[in-house]
Amino acid sequence: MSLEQRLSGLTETLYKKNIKDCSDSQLYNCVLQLTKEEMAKKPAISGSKKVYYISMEFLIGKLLSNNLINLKLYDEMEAALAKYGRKLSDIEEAEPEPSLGNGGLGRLAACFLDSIATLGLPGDGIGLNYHYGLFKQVFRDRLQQAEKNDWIEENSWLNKTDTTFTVSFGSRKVTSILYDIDVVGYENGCNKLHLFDVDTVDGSLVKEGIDFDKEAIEKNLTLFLYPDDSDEAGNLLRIYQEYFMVSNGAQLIVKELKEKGCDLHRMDEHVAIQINDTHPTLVIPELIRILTWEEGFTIEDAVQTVSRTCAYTNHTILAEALEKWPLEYIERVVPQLVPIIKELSARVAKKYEDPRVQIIDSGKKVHMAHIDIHYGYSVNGVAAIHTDILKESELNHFYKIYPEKFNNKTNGITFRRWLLSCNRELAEFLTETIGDGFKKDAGELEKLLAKKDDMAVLDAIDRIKQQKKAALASWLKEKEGIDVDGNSVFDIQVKRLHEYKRQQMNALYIIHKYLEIKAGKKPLRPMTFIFGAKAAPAYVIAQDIIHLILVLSEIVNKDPEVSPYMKVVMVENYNVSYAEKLIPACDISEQISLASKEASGTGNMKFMLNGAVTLGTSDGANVEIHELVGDDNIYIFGEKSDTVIAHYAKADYVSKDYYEKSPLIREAVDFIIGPKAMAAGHRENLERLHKELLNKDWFMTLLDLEDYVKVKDQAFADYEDRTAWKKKMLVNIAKAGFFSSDRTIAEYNRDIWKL
Ligand code: 26Q
Repeated sequence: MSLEQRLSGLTETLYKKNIKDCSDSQLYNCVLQLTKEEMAKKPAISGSKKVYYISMEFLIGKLLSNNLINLKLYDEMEAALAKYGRKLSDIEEAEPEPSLGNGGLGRLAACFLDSIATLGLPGDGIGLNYHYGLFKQVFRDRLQQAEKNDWIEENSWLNKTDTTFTVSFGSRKVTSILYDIDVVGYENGCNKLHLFDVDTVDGSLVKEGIDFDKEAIEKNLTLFLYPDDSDEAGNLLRIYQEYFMVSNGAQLIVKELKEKGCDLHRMDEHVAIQINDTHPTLVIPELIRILTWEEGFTIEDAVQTVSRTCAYTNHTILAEALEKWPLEYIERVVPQLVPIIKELSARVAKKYEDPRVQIIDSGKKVHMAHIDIHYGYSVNGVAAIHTDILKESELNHFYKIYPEKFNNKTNGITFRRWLLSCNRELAEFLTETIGDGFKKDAGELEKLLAKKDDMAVLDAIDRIKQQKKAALASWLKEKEGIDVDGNSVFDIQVKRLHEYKRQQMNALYIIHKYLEIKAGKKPLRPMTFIFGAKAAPAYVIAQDIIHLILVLSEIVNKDPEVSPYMKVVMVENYNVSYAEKLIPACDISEQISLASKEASGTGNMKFMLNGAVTLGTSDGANVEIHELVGDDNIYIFGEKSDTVIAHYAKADYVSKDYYEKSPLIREAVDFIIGPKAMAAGHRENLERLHKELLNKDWFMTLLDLEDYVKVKDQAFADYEDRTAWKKKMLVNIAKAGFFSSDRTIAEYNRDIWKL
């Protein structure tokens, strides 16, 4: 039976309707069911060794289009629907986006699952099924408000299994239940994303916004994904969640090993466990506990076996983001792990005197990363510069002990979602121009370089960009109520809100442009500045930066003298689905973190692949992008990481000096507390932000502001040489192949997992 016949049978059985008469959400349910049936026919990927990617976050995005693409059924489904006047893209709008991650780390885990399955490697994800996930962002009165995100519907990609485990929190026992999501590779078989949950979760605990009773573990364990570490009860609940995940994960791994008849002493020959940042670190003591208490291992054997199995990925060098839990918290949540953690700590203390490498420090805090480094067999950073900084400064004392454990795995993105799915027009054009080999071997995108002087190719790439900009403009009109000019330059900064990512620097540029226009200096072409960012609810300055951007949007867009030349848009509730609409429409990709602070970034890669030109600092993967495309095809500004690191070491950065020396900086910064901003915004938020920039500016915004203005102005000017700019677009697309997560995963497998 054809897909069309099956779909039409389904709509009749379920809704007694013809395809053309169904609502989008009814049709979505039918297409979902059909797609799940097709996935169930795919063989499970198998082999003698399997990787478990264990992560508190999997930011998987909507799955319908991606799964159809990987099954090679997208075109057939689209055509079947078209016969009834229906569009797959409309139906996809009815799919809720799973809310299972904060940002980069969670999205990376999702890209990795896609690539693991695409490469035909046996590998499952292990995580949690948060019912309300990461909060939904709404703007009220130009401030971010957090609301629960009730994303799970009756029919979904989640499959309830009959696997359950008992997880003990001391004497308190909780029964888990496992949900699986199938992960289908591109033209390949299936792996699984295992999401653990409790049946007793009670959504009615949530009262105002996202506040809830944090003591009732059975009812709230999998309610929310933690955006921050704000209060004590929140911290304790985070440890409950982390232990719940790893205890279930460890039990699942041991169960699967036993089912395969493996000798647990040789577990490392059958299993690799990749620990995604420190959040799943407790899997190490938990596995040691299971092997000693339940499987009769000696402590020595258990420690050695687990150490040969676990590998750790570091995603940050921000000291404040490295997990350090008071031993007393762990004692309260999982007392059974405390003797094991103490034993692991004692073994380290016996061997090394250096206080910087201890597991339990003098203040009785447990350094999670230190457990991973001592008791894992691999430590990797996520971009070349990041791994170098880990080796040379941040983790240097560990690097000296274990040089052989350290390695780099530059991040990547799945081209199925970030090209084939979100930019079908570009993917089709590339297929016509260089063949479809790039779909399986991203390196083949370089074939495009041969067309660098072919005007027809350059014009076609630009035409697709214009088309995507027009589509975004109408989406923004509908969703945000803002008119943007499709002919303007689209400058986009979308990522989590953090001071180190420096959205505030972009805002200061906008103020500077606004003042220039008011003074009569008009830009050559209108500019559209687009932001998207959620801020952790307890992160006060981040809330203030959002407020400033929303205030600027109000001032700029409503000023008749200025709005013909520029617009400012801050999109509400930026998420994966929004990214898929924004990224293909971007001209200038803002990657402006303070050098040394952004471990890698992955948005930078998505923009490049879609023909945007990067405006960025020498940070994270920007450095590798720069090396690949060359000076002519990227805009790099700002101080380098060694200078920045030296400023921190000497504590000699004084933001006020920059403010006092530069009229440009002074005017922009003081606008924040000037009459226009005060009239549009709140005194408290604006004054606090102004004070922060002048007296602290921990992430050195003012250090780079003048260079940023200069280089950004140059980028806007260069955009006017249309042919030259189209060439930059082409080179960026052609050189993006290195950032395929298929390459990243092939390297993880070659160097770490050895499946
Ligand atoms: C920790 C403790 C308590 C509560 C929450 C957390 C927590 C949650 C999420 C700490 C960190 C995160 C997320 C980190 C993250 O997304 N890091 C990003 O990882 C990307 C993938 O490697 C990199 O590209 C980015 O540079 C990095 O910032």
